[in-house]
Amino acid sequence: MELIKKIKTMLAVTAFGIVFFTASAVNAQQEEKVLNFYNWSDYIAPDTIANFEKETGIKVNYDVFDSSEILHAKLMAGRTGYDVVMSSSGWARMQADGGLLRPLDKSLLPNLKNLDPLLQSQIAKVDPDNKFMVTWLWGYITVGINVDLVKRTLGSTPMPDDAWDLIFNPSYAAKLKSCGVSFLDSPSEVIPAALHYLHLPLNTTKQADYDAVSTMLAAVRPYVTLISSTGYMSNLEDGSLCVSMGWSGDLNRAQRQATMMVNKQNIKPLMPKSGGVMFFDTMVIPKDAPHVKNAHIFMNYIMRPEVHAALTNKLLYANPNLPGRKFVTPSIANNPTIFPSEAEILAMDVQGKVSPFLLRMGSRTFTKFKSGL
Ligand code: N2P
Repeated sequence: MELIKKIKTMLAVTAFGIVFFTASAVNAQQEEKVLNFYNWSDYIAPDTIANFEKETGIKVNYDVFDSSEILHAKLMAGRTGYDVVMSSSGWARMQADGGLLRPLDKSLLPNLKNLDPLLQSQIAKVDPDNKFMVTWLWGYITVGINVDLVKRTLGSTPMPDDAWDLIFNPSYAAKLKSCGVSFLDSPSEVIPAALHYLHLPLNTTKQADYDAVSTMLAAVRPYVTLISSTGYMSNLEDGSLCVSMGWSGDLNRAQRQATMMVNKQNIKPLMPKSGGVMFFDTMVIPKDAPHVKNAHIFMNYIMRPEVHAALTNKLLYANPNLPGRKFVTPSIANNPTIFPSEAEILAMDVQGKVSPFLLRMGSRTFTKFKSGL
């Protein structure tokens, strides 16, 4: 009886194997005209997908997330159904090491030639040979302010030498609480910025360093009025926030949008003297992506000079596309908070490889900060 059951199971497994094999062989030749794309929220131009669909006939299912932690949890669980996901380079490294990603087929990506060799060599430090990642946009974590509100609220206190002091130094944060102080809402944004401020290495594994971060964050926690990765832009624009930790492009967008409001607010993204915390957001293909060919067609489309430039023009983050530079609106290409100078780039810390250990330390420290305990 047991034996018959076993044989039956074996037959079923083999049958499933044959069906599966046939299905994927067909897929390789003629892929269904679908692409499932998982991106950061507020991180695409209005016509990026529409133009791609019109040209290729590939229907894009678009889905968004607000933190690297959410994306990572999905990839770990597997079978996401996504073909392209947007992973910051340090996370993508850990995901590639964990076998969660599929190497690129560069023969399907001729437009890789458009990417700045200097930036490609920077990325190659986490992705040797640029095997898994194609850069979408890059930017840095920094501080943005409502110039008039901050000036009025600080009164006779002068602006600090280093912009990070506005949110990490309790003597400034305590004053600014009355006009609103906000932080990003994830360990992987707040902890690296805090380590950077304390001049500690972003990849530290020392408990004492995390204790120092905890102590510093606890001192400013009473003055933080908002912890959100999505709400700060509109709150800066309508004047309900005067200082915010945020991503360079989002802060620049808040500035642009604020000038269009009836009640104009003067928003300014700052470049901290000690540097921002730089990130590269890269398109990667999950190991079990169902539409691998379409994923490559999409990535190659993004690397067209006009398409990459349109992302920058809308989102105000830098792109790595050299021939695309001439399609970037001059005031954007010349804005040093969008395309920082070499010296400013060199002053920045770069988010390096993430590891399960760093995640655990970061998440513990952040939870403590967020709950205010
Ligand atoms: C835009 C998301 C920025 C991505 N809202 C930060 N890595």
